[in-house]
Amino acid sequence: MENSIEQIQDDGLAELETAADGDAVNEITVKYLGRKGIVTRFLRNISQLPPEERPAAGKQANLAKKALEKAASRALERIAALEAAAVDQLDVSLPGRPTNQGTLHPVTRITNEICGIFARLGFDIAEGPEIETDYYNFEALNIPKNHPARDMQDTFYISDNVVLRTHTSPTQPRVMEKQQPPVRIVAPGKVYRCDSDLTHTPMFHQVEGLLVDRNISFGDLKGVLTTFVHQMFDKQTSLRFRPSFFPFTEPSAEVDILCVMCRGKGCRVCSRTGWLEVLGSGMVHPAVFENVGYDTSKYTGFAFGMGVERIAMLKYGVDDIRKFFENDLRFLRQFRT
Ligand code: 2U9
Repeated sequence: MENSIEQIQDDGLAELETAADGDAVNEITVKYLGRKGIVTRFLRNISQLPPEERPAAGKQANLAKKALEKAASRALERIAALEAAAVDQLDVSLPGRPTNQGTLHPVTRITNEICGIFARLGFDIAEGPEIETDYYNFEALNIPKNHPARDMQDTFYISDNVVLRTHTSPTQPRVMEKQQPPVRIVAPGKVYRCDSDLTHTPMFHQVEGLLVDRNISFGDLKGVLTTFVHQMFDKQTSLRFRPSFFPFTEPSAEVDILCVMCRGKGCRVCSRTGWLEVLGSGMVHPAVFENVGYDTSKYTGFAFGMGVERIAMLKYGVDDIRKFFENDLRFLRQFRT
């Protein structure tokens, strides 16, 4: 036997006296008194001692075992008392530690604001897939085979007939195929185009809207979009409808608002024109209605679309669209409410 049983006992007692927590006490108890513990092994080896030494060694070993067991329970009491004292010292009246609270992304906030305005005007929210077929993204919307939007330069192709949607408008023929007029929907969501500079990112967000019913005229389009602009910006914001062209609407118009920065005087933001383009719009092309089986002698409709980041840039005075996607907290925190 290497160490005397007295030495083993003294070592164990010393370790138990300085044990810092319950786990440490358990470890020491196993080390000395466990099945393969030092004291247990000592007891087992007594049979190998000369017969005359066995009684004294056995007695000493049992005393050591009892002393260590007692010391272990004393150590546990000491630790429990220390922990209770620490709890007594807790000042529950101290203010809580501040946590990092999240907030809605500015693009989400503006999307919600846009959809909220149209929802109050009676529009439903419709959502569709971001990976879209050539048919719904182009064909159903009367975008011809030779249209530049179909070019590999502008569209992310997944395969010959599958693309990352370039607008949220494909949601609308999907809804129209399932539902007869009246239809009043806005389709918010992410869209993808091969483009990147100060005002374009490969992914951005759109809200595209559609209203179809009997007797819908360009006057309805003007009324709804004027109400939208007055609620999104303010009632003093003048609008102008400028003739334009889209394959899916005829006639088509772009909607400009009086520059929110200079109020028409001309500045850097409006390229000295005094006007800012905020929406595309038009009366739905009859070919689009034919594709979904709507009776063009009964129904007419208008459609519109806008880029959410563009609206957010104008509302918040942001000059670089990429700031919305860098996730710099110093930028994002400015939109905290
Ligand atoms: C259907 C028929 C027609 C939706 C429309 C626009 C005009 C438009 C752009 C604005 C800026 C997209 O984010 S942007 O680049 N949108 O100019 N969108 S009319 O026309 C539709 C939609 C659905 C069935």
